[in-house]
Amino acid sequence: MDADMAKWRGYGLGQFIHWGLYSILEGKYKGKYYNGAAEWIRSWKEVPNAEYDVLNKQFNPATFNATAWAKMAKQMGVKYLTFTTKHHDGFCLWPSKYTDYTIESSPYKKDIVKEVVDAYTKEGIDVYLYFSIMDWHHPDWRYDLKTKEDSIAFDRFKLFTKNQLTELLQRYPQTKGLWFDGTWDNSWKKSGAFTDSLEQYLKSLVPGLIIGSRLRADEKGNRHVDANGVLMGDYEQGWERKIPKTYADVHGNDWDCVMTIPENGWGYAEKWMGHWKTTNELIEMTAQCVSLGGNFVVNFGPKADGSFRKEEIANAKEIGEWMKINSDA
Ligand code: JFZ
Repeated sequence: MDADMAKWRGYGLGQFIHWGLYSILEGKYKGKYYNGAAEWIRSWKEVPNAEYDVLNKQFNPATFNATAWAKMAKQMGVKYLTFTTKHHDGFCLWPSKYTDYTIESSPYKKDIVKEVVDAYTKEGIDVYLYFSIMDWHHPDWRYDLKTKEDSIAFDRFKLFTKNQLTELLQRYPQTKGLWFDGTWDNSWKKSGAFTDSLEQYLKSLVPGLIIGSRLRADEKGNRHVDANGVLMGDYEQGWERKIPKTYADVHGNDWDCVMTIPENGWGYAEKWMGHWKTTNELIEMTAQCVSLGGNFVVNFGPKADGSFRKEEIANAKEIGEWMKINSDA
């Protein structure tokens, strides 16, 4: 346990990858741009869910090459990857046996999570799995538990969640940790006892598994602390697109900061939102996070075909040149 967290503290720089069905739409629908993060486009009410939910039939990343991804990450100098196994839309990039809405139902068919885990592990890069609890596609997902029927459905959903997480850890035993998301709704807030037992259970499956604070719902914004102010999980997941300024800001916790290169938006968008960060800015942010004891995680949003935007490739290459000189990579 301590050895695993000691390694985690030494990472410094990580890579985040958001890839899924939303990558096909590229942040627009019928030629109109969605003024939000591209991976949230399904929640844009002008995209009918029935139309979004059949995008699996189009997902066929012909030029995807996990080894090329991992080599780019290695050259960039990242020490770990956090990869979207399932985002809010519910589409699974591994062939889960608990839903039909998976990569197996796409023309591509092959297990993308396995390809990514194997390729990055081979390059010596630790792999963490991003997993959204909130699941827009699953019939038993609830935002709140208002009726008895809601509670019954959500009990099924909790079992589904536990089964999927068990499946991921059993299929990919190299997994170092889990980065949770989509835990902010009342339904999850009302499931605190389940969440506690889930954390213990997952750790029993993989000794030393590192679990982010966002597994827990919390009432206090995004710090994910319990009623006594004690950090939940192994590290604080709250630093999202913002950089702490002083040690006081990080409350003595372990923490990571995840960052988009554009102003916002994690999945691929044809037109990105706001300023595209320069390599210099990303390096300054890395140094600032490392100086305050955190890890800095730069997000990449590949296109649906599995290729990276040329601007991302340039950032990765230049960061790598800096890391080679200025870190003990
Ligand atoms: C979430 C997702 O909704 C988003 O699509 C992306 O995956 C990102 C990494 O995580 O977005 C959030 C979640 C929590 C906060 C902000 C954005 N927060 O706590 O401030």
